[in-house]
Amino acid sequence: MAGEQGKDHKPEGRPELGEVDGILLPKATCNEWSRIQSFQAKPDDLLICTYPKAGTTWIQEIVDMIQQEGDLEKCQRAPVHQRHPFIEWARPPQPSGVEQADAMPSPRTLKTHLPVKLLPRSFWEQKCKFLYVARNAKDCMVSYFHFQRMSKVVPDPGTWPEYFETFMAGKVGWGPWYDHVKGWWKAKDSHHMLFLFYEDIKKNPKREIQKVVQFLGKPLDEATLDKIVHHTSFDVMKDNPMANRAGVPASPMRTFVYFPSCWKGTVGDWKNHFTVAQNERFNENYRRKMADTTLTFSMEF
Ligand code: PPS
Repeated sequence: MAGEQGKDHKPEGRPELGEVDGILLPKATCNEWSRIQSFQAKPDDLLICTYPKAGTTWIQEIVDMIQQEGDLEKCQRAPVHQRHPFIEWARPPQPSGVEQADAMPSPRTLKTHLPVKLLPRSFWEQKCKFLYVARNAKDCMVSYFHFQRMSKVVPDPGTWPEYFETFMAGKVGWGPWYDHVKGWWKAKDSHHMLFLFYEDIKKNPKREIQKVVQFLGKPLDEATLDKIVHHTSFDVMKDNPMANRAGVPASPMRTFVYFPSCWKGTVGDWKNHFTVAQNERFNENYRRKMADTTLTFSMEF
């Protein structure tokens, strides 16, 4: 087993990425691909869909708080990554995302970062509910860069100028940001989907959380809603071990707490990283890649 895992790791211990249909994914996910593709979704599944670093953990906590009707103790029953299996996740010998989901009673809330074209077909066939959260590309890039620097479960990002090019070329895990957001934006028209923006949740959490409440069909009173807004605020979540993964035991592959000190949870942090020249180059490239969509983002407040 150790030899098998060793095959997928570079000498410095960082796992390699493989490729499925032109999309880079962790090698271990690629090795499990046929099982992931044949995953059996159920009609009452809720799938939380995001590009990496778009606010997945945040919306997971919001959804769970709503489903548990604001009961904090119930939300503390397990770390967030166990409450909502990550369907394409694989890291033998740990149970895979598919195995965790298969073992979970319905109704299930699941998580994916997959782009539309790679999502297991059963989610569409079973007409599941999808909750997509999108975050502007510049902040996603910066957040992903820091994550790859801090976490040994993903490839080394190189220097910031190198990563800037890598991200724009879509040569990062889960593929290009551009195709991801455009694909899911288009899919929302023909599927049961709530499409939210990180920046909107940041600006007016109560209003956006109310949209989730409606979408899930679980009416809550005002006091519970206020409690959820408070509990899922950045400052409270970062100190919640069941949401920040601080409770996950350290291992050679994981040397950080999930809310590392560099996490800010803000809109516009990219301004602290992009040079003027990078910003111009990014904007030009962005205009071309996003010319064929009606989707727009706030990149700052
Ligand atoms: S992952 O690993 O892909 O699932 O990461 P993900 O959870 O999608 O994204 C991590 C970023 O989300 C920010 N975050 C929050 N922002 C505001 N409020 C709350 N409550 C919150 N929780 C997580 C987190 O800080 C990461 O963004 P950056 O910009 O790196 O700080």
